Amino acid sequence: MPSPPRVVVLAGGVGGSKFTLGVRGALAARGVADTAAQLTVVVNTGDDLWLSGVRLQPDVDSIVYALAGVNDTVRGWGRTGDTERAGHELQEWGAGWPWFTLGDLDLGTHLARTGWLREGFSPTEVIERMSHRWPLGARLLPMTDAEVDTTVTVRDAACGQQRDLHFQEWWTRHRATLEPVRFTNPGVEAAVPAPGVLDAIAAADVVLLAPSNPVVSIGPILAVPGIRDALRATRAPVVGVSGIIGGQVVRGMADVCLRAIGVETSAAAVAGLYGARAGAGLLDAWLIAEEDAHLAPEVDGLGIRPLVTPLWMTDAATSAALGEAALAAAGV
Ligand code: FO1
Repeated sequence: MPSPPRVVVLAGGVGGSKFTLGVRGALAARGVADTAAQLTVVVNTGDDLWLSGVRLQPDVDSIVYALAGVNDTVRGWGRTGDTERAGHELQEWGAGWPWFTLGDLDLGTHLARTGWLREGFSPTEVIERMSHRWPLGARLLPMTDAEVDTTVTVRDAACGQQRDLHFQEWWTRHRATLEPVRFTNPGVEAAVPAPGVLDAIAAADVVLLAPSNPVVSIGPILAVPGIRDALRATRAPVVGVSGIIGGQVVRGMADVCLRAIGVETSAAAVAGLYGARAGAGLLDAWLIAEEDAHLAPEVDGLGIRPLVTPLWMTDAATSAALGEAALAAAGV
């Protein structure tokens, strides 16, 4: 058997975790026993926040929980079967955000993480520790150890003035209804990629961009100095997967984010946002849905090889089929 490919996935929360499960499933279906040795996931930490004294890493936790099989698949975040007693108690105290739910089991994760951070472990080391509890079948790395939480600048419709919100307040409380002007990650210019990120990209046989929000999930990863250059320099093909199917976002509110940066909600427009590695961009190939097959010539015209394939990840089998299609697109 040829040696299994070394795969790097850049990922955000829900789309990222489903896709990572799919890639892990595809590797397992090829007979790879130790998928963790082959699969590295670089996770967006722009969604992170401090709340009631604890550090939350929503995208990291979504991927950890999904790979461990303990995620709430209905709600899309947190632990399955969780309760909210501690969260209600926090609300009685007037602590935290009343519109942001902290599940009891989830809170255990945040307490463990915060304790380790307070003891001096880096986010990378904390995630490594978290990976010991369950056999995740993947190595998870934060994009950076720096705190570069995403800020959304919105325009207040009433007075026309601009103000800044933490991403989670904009996303969860306002459900992206406040008009975004820009998304920033304060401090990211001075951040460095987490240990292992650049080496993993350089040593990869394929790099995959998950069908995550291109603006607020993949965008912050690419904003960490050094990561974009590493993607352009790696000898591995870079293959992206569209999170837009039939001109609609699959989940989340990526259309609002795209509109804010002047990009149309279309699979071809997102390919254009990432750009062709043959030009000044990142992609060698771009997986689009059958519903968007008519956009293939447009993607091709960007200098990116389009591949039309089913993109809906409705269960383990369809996710693994997509994972396999992404690996096959890279010829590995
Ligand atoms: N999303 C919500 O819509 N409401 C919540 O109350 C909420 C709580 C929450 C707690 C921990 C966590 O890890 C994620 C949580 N999310 C919640 C999801 C999260 O806000 C976003 O969907 C992601 O950050 C976007 O990827």
